[in-house]
Amino acid sequence: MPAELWNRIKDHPCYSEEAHHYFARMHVAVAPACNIQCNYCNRKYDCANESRPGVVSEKLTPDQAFRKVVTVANEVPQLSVLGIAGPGDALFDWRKSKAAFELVAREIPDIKLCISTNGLALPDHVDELADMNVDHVTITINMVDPLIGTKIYPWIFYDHKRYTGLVASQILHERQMLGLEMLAERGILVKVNSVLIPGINDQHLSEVNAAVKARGAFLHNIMPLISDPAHGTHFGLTGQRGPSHSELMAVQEACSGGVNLMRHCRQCRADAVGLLGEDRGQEFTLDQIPEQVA
Ligand code: CLF
Ligand code: SF4
Repeated sequence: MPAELWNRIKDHPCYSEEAHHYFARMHVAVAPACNIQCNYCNRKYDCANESRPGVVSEKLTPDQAFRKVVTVANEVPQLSVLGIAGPGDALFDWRKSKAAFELVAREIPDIKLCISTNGLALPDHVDELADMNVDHVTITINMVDPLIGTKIYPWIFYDHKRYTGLVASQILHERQMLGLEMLAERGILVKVNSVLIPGINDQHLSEVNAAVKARGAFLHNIMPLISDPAHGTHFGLTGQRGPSHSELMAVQEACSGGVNLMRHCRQCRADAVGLLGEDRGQEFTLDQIPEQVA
């Protein structure tokens, strides 16, 4: 790997497998609203595209997020990355995400800013992301064939209108591909998350891998669907199961030789704090952080 690239990922616990032993990330749950519906999501909980479904995160205003990040940075020396991963879509709620990033970047200029999105609103914000030095963006791409998309996305809300059926998935697909190309053109590192849904996109994810490789993605993270009827999602209620470990391995195998795969994802919460796999979020709830930090 070229040294310049290594320097950009060496302290990002998700983009570098090695880094996850030494560096911590934290998420601030500032973005509650979402512009699409995924069949694996229940809006009461975190965005299942990037974070752990079935978990309710403490929602924060940008100012509360700022205070939380400064508090954590003072107490967790390994902290290197601030991510916004919901609980809705970080770019649909961009005003809040941007305000949180700006407040934090002014106080802690060397923290890496990381964002996760379903991609629908992405092309509208790529230039601002680049201007703000957001160097790591995750797009959840579950299909590159809109017919498959119809089994995953019942509707999207785009350009002041609600779309359903094939046209909804077509628009989402086009916006995801465009957003990915725009980020890659600007040299921003893109991770693609795909939720592996047996019987729906398991045979298709190698095609997704090839399509995102062709457009410059840096990493592909294949996440097993977590489906539990108690979460109240469409998939949970209709009996859609998640993949077994061997099914996940088989899909990863089918994607080998394509975009590098991330294999150490822990499907964290939208308010996670600490090293991957360790969650110190409960030590930094709103009632435990000072009113004034700077
Ligand atoms: Fe957070 Fe995501 Fe940034 Fe990492 S998480 S916004 S890229 S800083 Fe990481 Fe967590 Fe897996 Fe996400 S382990 S769910 S991949
Ligand atoms: Fe839910 Fe995330 Fe999908 Fe929006 S993008 S519907 S928050 S899983």
